[in-house]
Amino acid sequence: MQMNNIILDKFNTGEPCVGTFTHLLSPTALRAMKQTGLDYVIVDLEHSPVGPGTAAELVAAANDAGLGTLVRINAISRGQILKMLDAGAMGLIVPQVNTADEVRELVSYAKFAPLGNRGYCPTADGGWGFSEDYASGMSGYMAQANERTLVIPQCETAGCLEHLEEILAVDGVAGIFIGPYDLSIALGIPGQFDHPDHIAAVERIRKACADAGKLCIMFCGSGDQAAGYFRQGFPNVAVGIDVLTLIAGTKAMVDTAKAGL
Ligand code: 3PY
Ligand code: MG
Repeated sequence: MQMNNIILDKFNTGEPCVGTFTHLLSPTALRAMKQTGLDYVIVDLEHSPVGPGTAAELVAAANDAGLGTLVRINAISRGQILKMLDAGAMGLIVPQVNTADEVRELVSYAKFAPLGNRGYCPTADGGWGFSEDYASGMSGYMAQANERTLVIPQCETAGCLEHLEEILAVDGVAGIFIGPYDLSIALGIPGQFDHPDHIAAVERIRKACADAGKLCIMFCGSGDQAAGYFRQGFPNVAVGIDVLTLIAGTKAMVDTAKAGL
């Protein structure tokens, strides 16, 4: 846990926040990305080959660089949740959520008592017991960690759409992350992001979060799309995946170079 959580702070002050997924397994790439104006990265345990040990190294590199750090876990597993929060991740994104009961289980692992049952050990989160959060002792750290740790289920299944308001009302849930690809599959319109049903579902989720006073993060693939989602009123957009950005940037450069031949 960092002393500041830029993702939470920007949401609370109404400033737009931009993140990206990282699949490159490269601490150097994360440090370099700090030079771009990016606010945070999402280390992805669901769709990249990264395991918990590497994820912890990536979280440390991004935290040290001054980037916000979210980890997308791949299961509501007590072990995985503790490892990522103990490594200093500022929050968790949780895919394929369907019910409020799943979310209550998630909160019980991610939040200390009295809200949940997160297990305690002095770890990188809280500077092994030496961060300012400990100024008022272990209970002070626990309260700060509960305040700052973002628990963010993904809305990308029919079940989550059906139970959205109930999920948002679970104490300890910071907001929702929209997975447009899986959401489009759940709606029976794979990849059709301009389909009226997809547009309506995305707006419904954004508005439910706004009405609940909670964060809503939209994922998309390009800067143009991200700008559109900011115009629509999203407080936070996660755009792209670093490996795809590397391909796009390098390909554009190679294409331009070869145009001179
Ligand atoms: C989706 O679009 O399904 C996602 O999970 C985005 O990361
Ligand atoms: Mg998904």
